[in-house]
Amino acid sequence: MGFPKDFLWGGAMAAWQVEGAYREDGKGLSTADVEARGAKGVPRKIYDKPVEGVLFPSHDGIDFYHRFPGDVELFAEMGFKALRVSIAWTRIFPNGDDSEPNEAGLAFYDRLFDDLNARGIKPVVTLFHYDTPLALVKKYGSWRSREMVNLAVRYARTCLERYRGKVTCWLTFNEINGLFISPKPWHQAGIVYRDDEVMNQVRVQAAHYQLVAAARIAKIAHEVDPANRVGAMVIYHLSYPYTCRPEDQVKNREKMLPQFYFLDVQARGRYTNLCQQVWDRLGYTPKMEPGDKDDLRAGTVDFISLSYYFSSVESVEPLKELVGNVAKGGRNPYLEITEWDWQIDPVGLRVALNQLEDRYQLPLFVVENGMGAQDTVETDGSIHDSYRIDYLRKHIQAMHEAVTVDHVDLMGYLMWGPIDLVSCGTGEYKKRYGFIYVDRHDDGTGSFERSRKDSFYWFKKVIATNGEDLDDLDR
Ligand code: BGP
Repeated sequence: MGFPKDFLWGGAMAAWQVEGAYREDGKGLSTADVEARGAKGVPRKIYDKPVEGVLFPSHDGIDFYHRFPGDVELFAEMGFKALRVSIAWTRIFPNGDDSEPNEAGLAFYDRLFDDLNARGIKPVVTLFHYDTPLALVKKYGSWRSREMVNLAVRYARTCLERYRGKVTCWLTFNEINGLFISPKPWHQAGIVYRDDEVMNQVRVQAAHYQLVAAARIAKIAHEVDPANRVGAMVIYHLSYPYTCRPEDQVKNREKMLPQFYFLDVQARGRYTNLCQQVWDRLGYTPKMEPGDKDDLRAGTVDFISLSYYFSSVESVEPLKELVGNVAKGGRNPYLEITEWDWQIDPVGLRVALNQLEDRYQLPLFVVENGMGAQDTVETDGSIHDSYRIDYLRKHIQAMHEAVTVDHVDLMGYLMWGPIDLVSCGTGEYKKRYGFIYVDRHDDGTGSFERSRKDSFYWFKKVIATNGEDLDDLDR
């Protein structure tokens, strides 16, 4: 009794957070390329074009574009069964709506997927991970416009056809529900609300367009290759009622609605009563076109994937608030917090998996979980990241219980940021997640050289024992 034999152990990352080479081989600018570095408590400033003298961390990433063969070799050394990467839309269609795809961009991902497959690492591929073509933001106002649906579907079809046989596990929109959670969904949808528009109206409509696009893409994926499996992907922001006061329970339930709004549609193929409740609260119902309902029905997902980092609490009384990179919530006195104020709640992962299992009875896949922390490189080059090992161990234990005690159907665990990368929320390098250290710093210095942290050897053992041996290494 343990994790399934074919459990997918590995890591997850996104194109713009690792690739760099932001103008190479014909790549166009994306929303990620004009977002400057921030810091904890300092929001990332958005520009309308790259500006000299401002640091845009996506421009260099960790130079994965050039160094991926070495990185894949390190992932293989750890025994990875899967690696989640994303395709940058702007490498394939630099402006989002070009008449022909960019062959050099397509060829890059051919090389990457071939390399992964050759090493027995299954590519898990996200089509939209926070990098909308900037040209579409300027031309159409991004996901405010219905034009985006056809363009996104065309880009997805190009990828599905090109990588047929090389990729069979697909995710459409990363953390799609972030659109309802974020006060400024630049990452999720290329939108910063204008003063002359009603936020709720824009987000409900944009969400509808993304849901229709996601459904049409899922249908095409199944037609292009019956072996394809398509997943929904949400940020699972678990929230507990702060007290046993019934009103706290009601308020907390309301807070959790965005977790299920998108999943209901993607799993059931229709807007449910819960969605109607959300529309009532937001005061807006999406405008639909004939055919939309059929599209939603025909494009349901095969599994549900989630990112899980932290939990928070909700109450009718004012709370001390904490901020994550997308979601906000109240402080829980029972939990410790990271340097970036994310509450560490491994048990919450078990709770989350059970909530999803209870509601959908679909296979689940943890495709992001990890801990951002500052690491110290010792004089001999070693990095003793026991805090990271501790965080991961406790989350893997919680998953183990979800699988063995609660019988949750879990496909795999992809740790976020197996190699240090650019932080999404702050744009910093110093918020490190990796098993592999990258010599790159926030002032733009560093050689990009890679080195193994203690957690590298630990995770290798975890994979080798299929998650049974989580003890510290005797070193
Ligand atoms: C998720 C995003 C990722 C990733 C992760 C960690 O919301 O899907 O892109 O970055 O969060 O967040 P951060 O980088 O802000 O620490």
